[in-house]
Amino acid sequence: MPPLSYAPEIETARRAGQPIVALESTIITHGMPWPQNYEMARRVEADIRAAGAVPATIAVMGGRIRIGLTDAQLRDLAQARDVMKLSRADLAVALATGRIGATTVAATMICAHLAGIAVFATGGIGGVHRGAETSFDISADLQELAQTPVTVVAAGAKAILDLPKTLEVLETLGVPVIAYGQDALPAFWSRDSGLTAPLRLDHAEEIAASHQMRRALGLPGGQLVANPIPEADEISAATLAPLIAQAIAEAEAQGIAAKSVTPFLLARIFELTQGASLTANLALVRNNARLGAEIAIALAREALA
Ligand code: PSU
Ligand code: MN
Repeated sequence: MPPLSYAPEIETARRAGQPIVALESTIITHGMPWPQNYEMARRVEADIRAAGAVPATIAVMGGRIRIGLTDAQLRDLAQARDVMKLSRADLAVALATGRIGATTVAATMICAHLAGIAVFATGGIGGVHRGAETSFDISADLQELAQTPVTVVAAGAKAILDLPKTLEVLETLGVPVIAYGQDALPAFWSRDSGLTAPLRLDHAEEIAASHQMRRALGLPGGQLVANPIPEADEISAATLAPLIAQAIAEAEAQGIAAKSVTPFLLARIFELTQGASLTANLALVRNNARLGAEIAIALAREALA
């Protein structure tokens, strides 16, 4: 039996067949500074409740996969030092040794699926890093989307990544990349990456139906829903491009590698934009949480039909 522990709110929701939306924790521990990380997590959970679904923030604590965190657990996690960043490769070691760990998109998908949760909302997914042709740095998030049947709502992928290569790998892996409500693939802080998304859907019900259809077809893996940041909150690609280039150059100069690359770049861009990247990040995560709730509600309705 996998070591799953459900928060009381989630236990009740499961019994009642209520729609549940999973949330990751690496964004809390490795993506934002204290206390904004804690405030973001609480705000996003509240958004999901207001939309009529139940939020389940996922993390590893005390040798258990926590599906839903109490307020005290969330506070501890958001302030803890030496939190492991857990992807597929790390999950079992963290559990076996009782370490505290935050789940990435990949690990959150694994845990959500074990808990029977089909929808997961986050900010951005990992992808193919620029220079991957020499570094081989491709996030395990992409492989996970290919094998674990969870619909992931994100604001696209950050321009710190190589977006055309990320799309190519997702296509090879058979992962549907669905832009929500527009043709363009969104690029996290901006609505338009300049690339056309392979697929487009305009309604949460269609996304839910497509999730179910993959199951009916016996296709493994999930879906990536790319939800553009609200217009009022977007930061233009032109503003960000030089700052991203600077952050990447610094990472290279300092020999930042492997798991540290993404957190390093996120922290530098936060500093270089004087915090503006964080404000936009909060807005897009909330936007994704609301869409995630709509999809989860549509799925729960179908399950009853
Ligand atoms: N991209 C973001 N924000 C994030 C992450 C990625 O815009 O917080 C986090 C997610 O948890 C994602 C992980 O799953 O980083 C990817 O890390 P890596 O590139 O090491 O696989
Ligand atoms: Mn990596």
